[in-house]
Amino acid sequence: MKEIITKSRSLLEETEKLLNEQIKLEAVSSAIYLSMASWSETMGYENSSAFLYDHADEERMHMMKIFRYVNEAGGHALQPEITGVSHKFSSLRSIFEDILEHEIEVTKSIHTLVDHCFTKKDFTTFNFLQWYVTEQREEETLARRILELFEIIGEEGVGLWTIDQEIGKLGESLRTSASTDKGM
Ligand code: OFO
Repeated sequence: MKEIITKSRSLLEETEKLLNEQIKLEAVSSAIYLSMASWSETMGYENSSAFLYDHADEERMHMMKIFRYVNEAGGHALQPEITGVSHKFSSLRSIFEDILEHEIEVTKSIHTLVDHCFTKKDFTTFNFLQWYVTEQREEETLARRILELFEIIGEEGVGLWTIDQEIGKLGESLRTSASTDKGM
């Protein structure tokens, strides 16, 4: 019975492999954000830390959406192995610079996946991935907005403290819009 369900499916093996790679990338994102949150907390950047903890959870949600999709489509979602996550960072600014670079890589990976699905005429997965296309644009914009804070406010004197406060406000507004989206 189970064999029939998994054998007759429209999800191509090649697409399943790419989706599992994306699952791993989202898990890596979650691990990176968690590590950054922890470092920020130990350095006293309370608001940035809360922002990054929330983001680690959000990345896990991104991973789980694909994970569930793969199994629902008759594939096999694989729990990824994550290694090599940094635990130390040179500064708060370097964290957000790394985030922007990382998110650009994630965007490229999503685009590769979308392009593959379009070429293979897998319009179901193509449609499923549109959420990620929009999400990646927002993720990059957010990282850029935070980096602008470092430029505008500057890090001297109370600058870093102010930047941390502003990152906290951004995190708060994201939490509010997420709960509005869920109708809470
Ligand atoms: Fe999953 O969006 Fe960031 O990485």
